Amino acid sequence: MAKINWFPGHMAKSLKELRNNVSKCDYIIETCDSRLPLSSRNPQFNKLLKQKKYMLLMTKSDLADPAATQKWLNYFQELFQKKNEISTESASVMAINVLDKSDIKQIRARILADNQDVIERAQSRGRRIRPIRVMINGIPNTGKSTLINSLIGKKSTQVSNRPGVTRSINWLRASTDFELMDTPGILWPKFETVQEQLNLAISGAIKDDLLPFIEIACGLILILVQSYPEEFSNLFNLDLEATADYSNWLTSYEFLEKIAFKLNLIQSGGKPGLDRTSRRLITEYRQGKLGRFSLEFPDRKLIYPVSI
Ligand SMILES: Nc1nc2c(ncn2[C@@H]2O[C@H](COP(=O)(O)OP(=O)(O)OP(=O)(O)O)[C@@H](O)[C@H]2O)c(=O)[nH]1
Ligand SMILES: [Mg+2]
Repeated sequence: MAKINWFPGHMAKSLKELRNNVSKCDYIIETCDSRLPLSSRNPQFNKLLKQKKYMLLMTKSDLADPAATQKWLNYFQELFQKKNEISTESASVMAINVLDKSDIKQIRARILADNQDVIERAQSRGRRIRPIRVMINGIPNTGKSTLINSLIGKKSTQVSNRPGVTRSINWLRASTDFELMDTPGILWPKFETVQEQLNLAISGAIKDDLLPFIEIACGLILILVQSYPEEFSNLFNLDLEATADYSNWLTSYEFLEKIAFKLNLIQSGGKPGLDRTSRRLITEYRQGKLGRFSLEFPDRKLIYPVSI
């Protein structure tokens, strides 16, 4: 597998800081991307939870395939019911579009409902209700800061479509109900599979200069052609054979060349402009312009090349 450094020093430092801050929180929300819920969960976070109330928040549901998202919701609900799977007081899962106001209303209501006991305890002691302290963690670019700004109702923390924008832990007050802890997106030191490496690159969770765009685009084609063959062939008017093996780099590369010609992205000399085509594909995929396509599924395994 290509040697790329997606785990800069600030992530290791931030993980330590998160660990030190867990005890101050009532509730932990982990964000992951609805299109790649497995690849976008940091396996190190599980050790942080320490019997807290926990919610897995699948963001960007507006960009994901709704049928796949529903299956993932069922998958995690079942997983969280099993003992020993997750070391929390309670665990739930929700899928939202963080940019949608009614989804934000729902999550606000859910946080309050899940912390009703904290509120009631304070009331029974005749105390003023203190804000519920919520830690929001997750890998880069999964909407943590956007969620915090939406819950607060104004731009309090920086947001961008690039990964690695938030660099330090930051407590923010949202009305009298919540205190929210924004945290830097944290990945883990070693990716185990081609699947997670590709999915993270396609979705924009790792920096774009770590892998060539052509490889990321070939990865996207490899996944789409296996998961959404009809939609993929309609998008670019390509012929797909039902029996062909599309799980290798070579066929993805050939498709990329064909797409370059279909989009008329030709270099001087008549060669396909593969870099421009790749950038276009990835950008449009990330914006949801190609369609609502998920990258992984709980009920089927895709075939990946052995290395990138
Ligand atoms: N379509 C869509 N875009 C979203 C959603 N949530 C966040 N975004 C976009 O995703 C990008 C990343 O959002 P951020 O809030 O900066 O992500 P973050 O998790 O704080 O990222 P880091 O600080 O790098 O860890 C921004 O361009 C947001 O507008 C969502 O639910 N749907
Ligand atoms: Mg952020």
